[in-house]
Amino acid sequence: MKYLKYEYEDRIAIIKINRPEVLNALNTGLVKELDSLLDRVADEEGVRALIIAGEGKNFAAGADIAEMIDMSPADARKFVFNDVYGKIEALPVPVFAAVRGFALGGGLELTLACDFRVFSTDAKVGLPEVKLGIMPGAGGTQRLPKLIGLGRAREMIYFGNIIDAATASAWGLCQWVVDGDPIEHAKSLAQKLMDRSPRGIEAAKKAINYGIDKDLNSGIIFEVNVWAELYSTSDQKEGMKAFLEKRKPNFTGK
Ligand code: CO8
Repeated sequence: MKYLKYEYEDRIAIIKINRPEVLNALNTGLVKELDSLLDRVADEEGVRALIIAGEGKNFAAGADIAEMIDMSPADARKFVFNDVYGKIEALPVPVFAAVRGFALGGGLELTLACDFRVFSTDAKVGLPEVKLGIMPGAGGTQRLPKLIGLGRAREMIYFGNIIDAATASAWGLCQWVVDGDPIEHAKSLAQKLMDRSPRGIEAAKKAINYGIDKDLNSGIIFEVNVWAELYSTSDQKEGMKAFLEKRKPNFTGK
């Protein structure tokens, strides 16, 4: 791989964006590599979490401006990477974005497709596209208002200002702000999740993703179906048996 690094250890997959010389700006080749790595993650035996991070001091300073400058509207339509970001969102395991330094534009949008954002205290994030004569095009106008509310999202998108980790945390944009390496913190969170049922988490993720843009009743119907399906799994039998036997469950994800 030219633009990404991959590790798989202790059932945790880690993808690092690796173009530090341009602050990890995202280009077409990089996003194609990300697409195929996501398939690999989904196929890893026993995988329980994915962490996405940047190599060096930054997460990603957005899409590659040098690649975008001469695009036509048709080129721009193909460039937005929504399928790949959708694939992150649909992965059956929890996905953590571990953010140091800049996460801007398409870089911040990538983190919005993850389940969780862990920021280091030096994180600086924003959607500065309007300063370039464009707007967010990889889910920013859709996912951000759902996450932090319309007012804050409009503020971030119209002003294009960069906010720090403390502000991002106060606005609910990230769940954790850490002094040290956000990858290590994400790993410890992923380890904690290993005590939980993978089937339960996968089903909950599916129901949350389904319901986010549906009316309440459709979401409730979907939830009941996914919930009832869990009663065909070993995880459900094991979880309840362990409770009654007063011991820790041994979930297999089956
Ligand atoms: N694209 C291309 N190159 C970049 C980018 C970028 N987004 N960001 C930084 N670089 C390059 C710089 O050109 C520079 O290269 P060189 O050393 O050859 O001159 C190198 O990285 C270091 O950058 P700076 O010298 O600018 O570093 P500073 O510390 O002075 O500034 C900033 C850091 C503030 C982050 C600054 O680099 C900056 O403003 N970058 C652009 C941020 C931005 O506008 N991002 C949004 C891009 S638009 C977008 O993401 C649209 C997404 C929509 C769909 C696509 C989905 C992926």
